[in-house]
Amino acid sequence: MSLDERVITQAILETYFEKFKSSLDLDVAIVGGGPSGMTAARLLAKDGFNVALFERKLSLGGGMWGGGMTFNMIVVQEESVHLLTDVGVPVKRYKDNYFTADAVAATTTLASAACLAGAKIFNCMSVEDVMLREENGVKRVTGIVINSSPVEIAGLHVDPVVLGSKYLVEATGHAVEVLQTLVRKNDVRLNTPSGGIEGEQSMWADTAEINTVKNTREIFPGLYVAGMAANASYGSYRMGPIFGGMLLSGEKVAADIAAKLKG
Ligand code: 48F
Repeated sequence: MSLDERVITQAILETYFEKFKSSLDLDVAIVGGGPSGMTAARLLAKDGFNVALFERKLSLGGGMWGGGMTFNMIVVQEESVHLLTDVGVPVKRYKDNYFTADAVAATTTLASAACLAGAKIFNCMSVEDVMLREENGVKRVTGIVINSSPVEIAGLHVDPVVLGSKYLVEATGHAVEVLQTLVRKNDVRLNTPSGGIEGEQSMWADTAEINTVKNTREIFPGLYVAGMAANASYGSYRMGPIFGGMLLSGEKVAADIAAKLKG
C-alpha cells in the first residue's frame, strides 16, 4: 500500500480536534500529570465522566520517574498498594508496611491506565489561568485557560484558548501554579486558615503522608487540590520519595468529585 502524507496529516488533524472538541465542556479538568493527577484521571474516567488531564511536559509522570535522587525505585505504604497493583504494576514487600516498585514501570503504567480508561490526555499543554464566574456574590472556577507549552517556553505573545469544566483539580505539585495564579489575580479567599496559600514545610514523611490525603479537598468553589499541591496549599510537610499519599490523594479527589457530580 502506498502512503499519502496528506492523509496522515488529515488523520492527525481530524482525530485530535475531535478529542479537543469533546473537551469543551468537561466534567473534570485535571492540571498536572504527576501520580495524583494520573490516578484521579483514571478513576474519574473509569466512572464514566468526561475528564481531561493537561500536562505541560511531553511526558506524564511528574516527580515519579526519578524515584529518590534519580535512584529510580519508588516506595509506597501498604494502604496505597492497590492503586499500583490494580493497574498491573509489580510491587515487592520491603519490611512490614513498605512496598517498592520500579519508578519507570509505575509511571508509564499509571499514565497508560489513565489513557486507556478514557481520560483525554493533553500533553505539551500548559494551564495558565482559570475561568471565573460570580453568582449571588459567590465566585466559582468554571474552566481553564490553556496554551501550547512551546508557546509558553518561547515567551511568544499568543493568546490562549478556554475550556469549560464543572470541577478543576489543581495537581501541579510543589509549585501550586494554578492556585497561585488564582490568588495573585483575584480578590479571593481560599478555604485555608489564612485565606491564602499556606506554603510547604520541611521534611516529615509520616505526618505529610496523612495530611496529603486530609488536605485533598475543595479549596475554592469548583477547585480541588490534590497531591503535593494539597500539602503546599494547607501548609503541611514534604515527604520525599514515598508516593502512597500521592496515589491516595488522587483516589480521594476522584471519589469526592464523583460524589458531587452524581449529586
Ligand atoms: O509534582 P508532580 O509529580 O505532582 P504530584 O502528583 O506528585 C508529587 C510527587 O511527584 C513528588 C512528591 C512525592 O513524595 O513529593 O514531588 O503532587 O507533578 C506535577 C505535574 O504538573 C505539571 C508538571 O510538569 C508535573 O508533571 N504542571 C505544573 N504546572 C503546570 C503543569 C501547568 N501550569 N500546566 C500543566 N502542567
